[in-house]
Amino acid sequence: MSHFLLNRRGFLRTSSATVAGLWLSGHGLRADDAPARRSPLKVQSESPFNAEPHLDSLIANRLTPVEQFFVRCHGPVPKLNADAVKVSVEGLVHRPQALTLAEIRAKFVEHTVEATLTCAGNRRSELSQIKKVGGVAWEAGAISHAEWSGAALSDILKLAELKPDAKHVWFEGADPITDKDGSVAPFGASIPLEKAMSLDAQVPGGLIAYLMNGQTLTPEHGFPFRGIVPGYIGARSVKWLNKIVVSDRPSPNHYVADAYKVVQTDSPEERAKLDPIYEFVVNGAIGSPVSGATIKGSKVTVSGYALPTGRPGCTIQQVSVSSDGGKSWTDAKLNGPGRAFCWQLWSAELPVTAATQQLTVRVRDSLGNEQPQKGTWNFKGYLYNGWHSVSVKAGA
Ligand SMILES: Nc1nc2c(c(=O)[nH]1)N[C@H]1C(S)=C(S)[C@@H](COP(=O)(O)O)O[C@H]1N2
Ligand SMILES: [Mo]
Repeated sequence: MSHFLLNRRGFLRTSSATVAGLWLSGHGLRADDAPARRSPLKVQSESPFNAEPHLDSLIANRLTPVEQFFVRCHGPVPKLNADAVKVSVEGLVHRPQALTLAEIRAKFVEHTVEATLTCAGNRRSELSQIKKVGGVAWEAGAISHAEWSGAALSDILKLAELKPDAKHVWFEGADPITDKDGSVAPFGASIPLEKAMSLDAQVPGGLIAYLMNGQTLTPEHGFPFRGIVPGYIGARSVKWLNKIVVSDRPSPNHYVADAYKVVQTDSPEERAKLDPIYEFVVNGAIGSPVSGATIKGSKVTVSGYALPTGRPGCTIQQVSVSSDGGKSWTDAKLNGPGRAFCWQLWSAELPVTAATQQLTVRVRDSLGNEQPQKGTWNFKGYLYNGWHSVSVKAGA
């Protein structure tokens, strides 16, 4: 994986001095005239590959450039042949299907929509400060935003003709994931049929996407096609999609039935009783200045992202920023359009004094949902959305 990324992206990997040295000599460079570029992603783990962008670069663009888009994998990245791969449509349908990329592109209207993907574990490292949790220690960068093009899941399901007792739509990926007990199973997700068939403000509830920001999907992001479920946690947007099953119940796949639930303990009984997480929650973070920055002068421009609850019609209503630990708040300017299922970037100018130690943001959406001062702890570290702060030093 590391050679692959290094060669294709041409960026230095901070994690491997040997590989970096090879790359440098291959490009006629020595270490001391290495280009002063940083890798666009901070690697959380190489295998499986998990990486998040630097927050200050992340919030520089409404549409996240593909090489900067966070990557969340539970297993190896499958290398698929776009001509050979088919997605099957089975279960409670009258006309099962097996569709290639070419057939998907030829048979269905292409929809192009913006949607934010966020991992349910985004900001887990902050939640761990309340009490330690396991899982990838994401900072606030397990979120990115793109424009996705593909076929509406509803059009595919209509072609397959749903049976009357259809209630849920399952997805399965082509990536073999090895569990702790050594068993191998695909990554899977499940969404209610109502979501799958919806079309809110021209945004399909589900998309079989083959383009990301107008480009062919990269292997890490699901080549040749993936599910995209606007408004739902990233785990419902299955990459390397190869099976769609229509059912009368949610998928029994581990990532629906066990993982991705807000639980207080490791008890299977507790998990079994709870619904899977579907929608993402209101959230927001400061991207610039970065934590630890020194601020010169009596003002600072603060900018970041704000995410509304992932429900139809819900947008960002207010972003408030403080430079005095939450005693006084300034409204940030919201940049770009406010759309459901989409983040909104914002910026604000704040006063800085010798006493300024922290910059803090809190976000409210149009449903009145607000980031709490402290998020609630849960055993798996999901959906953390407490106020986001960065520590700064007030310089002269
Ligand atoms: N097949 C498959 N799909 C998957 C995953 C995976 O491991 N395998 N990870 C999920 C999770 S948890 C997230 S947050 C998103 C991340 O999408 P990205 O890597 O394109 O950012 O993909 C989802 N789809
Ligand atoms: Mo995720």
